[in-house]
Amino acid sequence: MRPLPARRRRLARAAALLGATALVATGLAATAPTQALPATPPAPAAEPAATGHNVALASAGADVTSSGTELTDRWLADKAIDGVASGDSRWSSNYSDQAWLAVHLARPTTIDHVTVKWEAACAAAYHLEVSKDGQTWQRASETIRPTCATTDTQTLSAAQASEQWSYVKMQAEERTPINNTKYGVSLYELEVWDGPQAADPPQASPGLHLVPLPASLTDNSVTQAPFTLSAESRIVLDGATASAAHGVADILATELRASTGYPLEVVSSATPGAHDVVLRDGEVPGRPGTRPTP
Ligand SMILES: [Ca+2]
Repeated sequence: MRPLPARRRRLARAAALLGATALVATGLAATAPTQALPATPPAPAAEPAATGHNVALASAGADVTSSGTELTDRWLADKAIDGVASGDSRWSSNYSDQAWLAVHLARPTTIDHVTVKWEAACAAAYHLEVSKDGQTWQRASETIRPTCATTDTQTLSAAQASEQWSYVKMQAEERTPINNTKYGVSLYELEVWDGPQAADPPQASPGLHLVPLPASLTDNSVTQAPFTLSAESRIVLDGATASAAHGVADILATELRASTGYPLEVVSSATPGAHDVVLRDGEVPGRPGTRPTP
């Protein structure tokens, strides 16, 4: 089993610690009006311009065909061009050493490089092919023996790179045995770039926007309005001095900043306001033995 990525390990730790640390959203400032969240969080900063684009993405107008799939309800060919290189977002082929997957680009394009993001069951050997009409194919690489579960980048010959192509195919030649059995050929993404790639784009992280369930919640007793985060919200350590509590606060702040765009300063020794999240070190009511170890 591969180790959890560092971010997921941190989240797992946060979830464990949150179970041991009372998280209280308070409405302590009874006379302060409760402000609703803005309709939309602040816009994220613009990404630096890349010189090339992955034109194999479905979102760029490409579509995909394949020799077949291992299953009928998941790991289908369209998962190879959805821009997500993790989890079940992968294509796994029919059980054949000659399995293939071909991308049809939205328009004829000069190709700077082709990137294959392999799953653990990569092709033991494969080559690339290109075509202008989907009927006549040209071999576009020697036989490649990639390292499974890595990103594999290939460039075309100078002559082929100077022409425009509408189709790119990963043609397997041999499968990788998994526990002495050959299943399908599996890849997360087949990318076709029309120019140099400035950097690997950040992957979408579904499920990482952690919003913990409070151990207890105190409504504003005057307005009875629901608790809302705002741009002024802070994470207040209320008497929580254990290093574990600081760790929970930092992880909570990191996750909530990502999902709200708010600064969410972590402070201690401050009087909590109506929009602050309060972390209180102690045993969760009704759950004995949940006090964190300092
Ligand atoms: Ca994918």
